[in-house]
Amino acid sequence: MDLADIGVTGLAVMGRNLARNLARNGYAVAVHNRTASRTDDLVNEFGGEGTFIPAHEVAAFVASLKRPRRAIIMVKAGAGTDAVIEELAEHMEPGDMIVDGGNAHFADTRRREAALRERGIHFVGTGISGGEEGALNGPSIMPGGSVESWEALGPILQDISAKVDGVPCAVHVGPDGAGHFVKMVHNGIEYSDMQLIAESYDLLRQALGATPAELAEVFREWNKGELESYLIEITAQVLDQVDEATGKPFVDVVVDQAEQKGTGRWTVQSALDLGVPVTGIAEAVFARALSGHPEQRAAARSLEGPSLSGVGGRELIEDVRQALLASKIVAYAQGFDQIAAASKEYGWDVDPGAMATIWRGGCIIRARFLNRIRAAYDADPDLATLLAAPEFASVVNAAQDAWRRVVTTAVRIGVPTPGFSSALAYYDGLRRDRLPAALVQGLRDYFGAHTYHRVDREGAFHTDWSGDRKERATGS
Ligand code: NBP
Repeated sequence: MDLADIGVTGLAVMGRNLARNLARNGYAVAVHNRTASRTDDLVNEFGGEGTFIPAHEVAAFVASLKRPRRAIIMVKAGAGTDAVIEELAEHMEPGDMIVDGGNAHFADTRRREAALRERGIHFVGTGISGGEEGALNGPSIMPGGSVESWEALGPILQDISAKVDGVPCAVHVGPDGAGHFVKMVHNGIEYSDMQLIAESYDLLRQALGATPAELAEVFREWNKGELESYLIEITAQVLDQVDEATGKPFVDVVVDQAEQKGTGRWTVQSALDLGVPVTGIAEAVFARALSGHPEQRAAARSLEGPSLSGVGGRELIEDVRQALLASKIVAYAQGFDQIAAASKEYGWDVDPGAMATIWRGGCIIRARFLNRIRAAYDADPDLATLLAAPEFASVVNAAQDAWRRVVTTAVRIGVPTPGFSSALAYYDGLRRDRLPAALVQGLRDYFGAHTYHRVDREGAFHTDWSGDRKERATGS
């Protein structure tokens, strides 16, 4: 019997499209799903696209793979993933590879990788972005795991990934959970991008009284310049859409409560542990949470806002474009800081420029802008913050007046712009010569004898606040 080059188990929308992508690229693909009818449906519908080797049992699925075996799991992340891993591992042998392409939490991936390593099996937690369309036609792929597994899997993953300027959007991110971590931060940045786009739309609509269709035109214009990206492009399409049933703009018939599957929340939770301020992502997660409390929103409807409206002229459009660009740079700078912090914490040695490269195509945050991030890290791999890279510093410096006008306008007319406002506060905080953290340190020393450091001398100090108020050195 001919053996398969690679297998996919879990044939819902993502797995089925990934299997088809592999087959279309000339790989013989073993396919399996818990509910056998999905496997049969795939072969019946798309068998002509390439070589599929269907199996109804896990043992047969594993037996149909060439050695060392390579099996991709595409099931709903969580307990099911553990169950599927265990079933596969039972039939595998040392040197074989299990790839988890689901959206697992990176800590689960670290646990699973360590457990399978003990049994000699390579476990490759892999971020896959791009939704069902990406899975079929070329996603952005972020694999973790061992170097040996990358050697065996890399060429296949690069073949099926998106390509930008001939460069595949798949690269080895680093060991164990590095791939899923980077995918998680990617999703966090996606949250932030979408929040900033939503704030741009909301502010322009409220301030100018513009219609969704008019704003679609604004986004289409923006997509011709520095902001060119998939999300800006589809924003124009969504704003242009008219509801067939009512004739109203589509955006006006959709319930205004944003949902979330959890990767944004995970990003913020991890950032809190690592001590990295990812304010852009956090505000996006919290804005979705606020939208999802209709009872509180109803109760708050009696609270008053300013009487002003319609305060902006057409020049506000260009101001908002610049605020969007500057805030987006902040969100990416914070996301890359988080990746750098995790890379250090877990010993992953992630190349940030390579991450910008593989996000250029296939994924939801794909954008022209990512080329500049790649260039910034090429010029200085030890960049302290993306904001300070010359190409970004010049953009935010040029945008900052407009950014302040946008936040001021939003505050004056009572339109919430937590993304723009917090990004500007982060920018102002980072660039300050002296921060009020000095006063915080003084307060901490006052009530808790937590000590402080001085600007002019080495060592730690405590002032005897309840006694003679004299300062004493307390060590280092
Ligand atoms: P779902 O997340 O909807 O999962 C459905 C699949 O999981 C089916 O094949 C189902 O088998 C299988 N499954 C479940 Br549920 N529990 C199982 C168990 N205990 N044992 C074996 N199989 C089990 O599918 P999806 O939307 O295709 O996503 C697959 C993965 O890819 C997820 O982790 C998702 O987070 C990730 N992802 C999705 C997207 C996207 O845009 N949808 C993008 C990127 C990543 P059954 O047919 O027998 O019920």
